[in-house]
Amino acid sequence: MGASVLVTGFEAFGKHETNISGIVASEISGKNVRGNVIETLVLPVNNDGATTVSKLITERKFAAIIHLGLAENSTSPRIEIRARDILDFRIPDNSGRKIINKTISGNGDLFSTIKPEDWDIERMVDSPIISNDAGEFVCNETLYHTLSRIKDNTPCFFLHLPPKQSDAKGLVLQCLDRMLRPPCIDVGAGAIIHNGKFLAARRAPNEKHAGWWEFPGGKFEPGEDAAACLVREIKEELELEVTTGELIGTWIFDHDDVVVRLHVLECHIVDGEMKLHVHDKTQWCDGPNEVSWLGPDQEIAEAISARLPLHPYHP
Ligand code: PCA
Repeated sequence: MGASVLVTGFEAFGKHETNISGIVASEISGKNVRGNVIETLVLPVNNDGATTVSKLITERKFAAIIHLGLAENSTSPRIEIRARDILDFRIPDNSGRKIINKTISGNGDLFSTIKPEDWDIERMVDSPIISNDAGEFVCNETLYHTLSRIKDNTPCFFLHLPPKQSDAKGLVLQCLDRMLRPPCIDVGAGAIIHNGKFLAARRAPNEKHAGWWEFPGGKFEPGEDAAACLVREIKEELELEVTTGELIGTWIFDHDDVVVRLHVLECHIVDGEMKLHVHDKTQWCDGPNEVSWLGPDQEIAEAISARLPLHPYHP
């Protein structure tokens, strides 16, 4: 049996009759994410609720923990990555407690154990934003207590949901997926531009993903940045000497066994005769639809094509 992941929501509080966070948590109970079963808890909006999980995790281990709560005044879902060491309640919680301007521990703010830079945030369901401020009420208190007990880097953060959004469940499941997948590997991909065209290269028959077209490049070696990686990789793969130019963009892509963050840089040939080592064919393209691209490279080819000096591509 796989491990469990924990998703908590809250009961209604203040003037609210319902709380989307508790509803969403209950609705995804029992679902499976990357082999882990979702267990859910709906917490009371008081000190018991804020400390339930911090107590539970001294006895049980979870593969990931998401706390959900309602962000009354927000229009976007908020990925809270910091729990502030302060409570300042504008309204009493559900036990009548009203804490005014007090620290929680006096030991300072705590930071979430997730790596949102490894997530494709711009492409996620309902456009979540990263937030450094979980408020000063029970949600912040809960995140603070849980993070203060996590000693083993169990991925954990607080997802504040707006009162209305189109697919809260979808977003929570997507966040769990991102928390449970392997860390990103940084890969450089070169957009070699020459005479107004850019180079596509086809992976040779004995290579992984044989027959698909891609941009030359590869994994960063220790100490390398995208530019250094591409100068080396393009020399190794094509025997071309290049200089690198502007960053066209970064794309994160999940290949199932590995998650890559592609750093796409413009490159210009300064010397060399092209000779192929991991590819069996190349093509100079003036648009994005000339070859069958591997994975996200179609999208990247569109971004490069739009920048071509001679015939920019407009879909
Ligand atoms: N939202 C409150 C507490 C419970 C909830 O759902 C908050 O933002 O602190």
